[in-house]
Amino acid sequence: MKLYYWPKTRSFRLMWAMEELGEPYELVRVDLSKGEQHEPAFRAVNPFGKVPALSDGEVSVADSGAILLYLGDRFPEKALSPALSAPERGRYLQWMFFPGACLEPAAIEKVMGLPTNTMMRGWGDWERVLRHIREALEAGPWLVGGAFTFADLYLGSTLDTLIRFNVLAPEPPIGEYIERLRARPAYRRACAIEDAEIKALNLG
Ligand SMILES: N[C@@H](CCC(=O)N[C@@H](CS)C(=O)NCC(=O)O)C(=O)O
Repeated sequence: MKLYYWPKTRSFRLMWAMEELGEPYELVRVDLSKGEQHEPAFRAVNPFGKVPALSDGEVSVADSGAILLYLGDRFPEKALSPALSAPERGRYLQWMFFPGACLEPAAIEKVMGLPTNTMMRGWGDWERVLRHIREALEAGPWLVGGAFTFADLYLGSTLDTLIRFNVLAPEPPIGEYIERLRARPAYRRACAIEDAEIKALNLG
């Protein structure tokens, strides 16, 4: 498998996912500063011209949530996504769309100070999004089925970024959740690879 990647981007979460899976993969740099995301060779993998993207033999898939869904189903034996017939599958799918469809737009609206309209916007608003996350995390250490899944990786990596950029305070229960995620060996391995890439590319 090839993971199309550039440091300090949303690609980090897919590197983390690959480390959780423990399957061999090749990191392919797409230099966003040189516009390589617009080159035909990369557009063949992701016509939208953004990282992360993944190729697996003849399969190409892009967008964090879609790649995570693909990987979870591609390696069912790793138990990083609930089985198709499992009751938790419904909530899992719901959470797999939430970071991109609700959390990110609500955070952008908040950071930019844009007017909200919780009835009209698909994401509600920042407070509604946070309430939903807090309630889910108060019910258990992980989002679905009592075990870590790619839904936690997707939500957690987005919250992690918001905390690092001071958009969100690491208060309970979100703060503890992020600590649990950051303690995972696969997360730490992904951080080490990212740090080495940043150093190698002088992006510090
Ligand atoms: N919804 C996408 C967003 C991907 C995205 O915006 N990637 C940025 C880097 S974080 C990018 O490739 N930007 C380059 C560009 O838009 O030209 C996902 O979650 O994968």
